[in-house]
Amino acid sequence: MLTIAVSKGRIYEEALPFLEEAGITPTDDPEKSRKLILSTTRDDVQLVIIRATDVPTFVEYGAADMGIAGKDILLEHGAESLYEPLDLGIAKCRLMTAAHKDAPLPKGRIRVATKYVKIAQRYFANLGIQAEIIKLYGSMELAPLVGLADCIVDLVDTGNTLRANNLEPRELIMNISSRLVVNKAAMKMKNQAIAALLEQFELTLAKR
Ligand code: PRT
Ligand code: MG
Repeated sequence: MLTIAVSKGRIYEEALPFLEEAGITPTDDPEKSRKLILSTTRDDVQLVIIRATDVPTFVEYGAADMGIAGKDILLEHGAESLYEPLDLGIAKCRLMTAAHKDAPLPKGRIRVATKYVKIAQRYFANLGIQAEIIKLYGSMELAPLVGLADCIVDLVDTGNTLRANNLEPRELIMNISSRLVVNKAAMKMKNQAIAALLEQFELTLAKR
């Protein structure tokens, strides 16, 4: 049995064509079902539906053989213990700094609100900027509006969320897409099945 970890929402939706072209159609819709383990039309493949931030953990410990996760999540988690054989080019966005419109950042130490603590720490350290990182779990956009932080580090797609809150994108930290990750032991033990699936995903990717 091959177990694939995916999160609900945009990653699931955009990963579905890859899975379907490999003959993997889940027998339930994760948006409607409360099931956390979904069987599929291939009796050797099941999906586990988990939070996006938990995907690297499940794959690292071998609770899932492979998974699909955003590069943002992989960088923040630290994914040295995983193979990352394929960029699926889905769920694309940009990891950026953002701040209140027309408000220059203070000269000295700045306060940064984000859920990407490690990435933000590394980013500002590389620039030689002293930054106090404030960990949040959501609604980062609120932080500069209420004086909690001078800027945020968050994902931006259309920019609508920033605009709606009188914030503007500032610096691009990196372009983000979702990657296929594979447990290292599974890559050896289940090599045939995983290699075949990888090849199929690559074919789907090449057609785009
Ligand atoms: O939402 P939930 O709390 O359940 O979990 P999650 O946010 O971890 O998962 P999900 O499904 O929202 O995101 C999963 C992955 O999708 C992320 O790790 C990214 O790799 C990728 N992705 C792509 C995005 C976006 N685009 C995106 N726009 N993730 C989040 N957003 C959010 C962003 O944080 C901001 O709040 O959408 C808002 C900005 O969108 P625009 O279009 O207004 O700019
Ligand atoms: Mg989200």
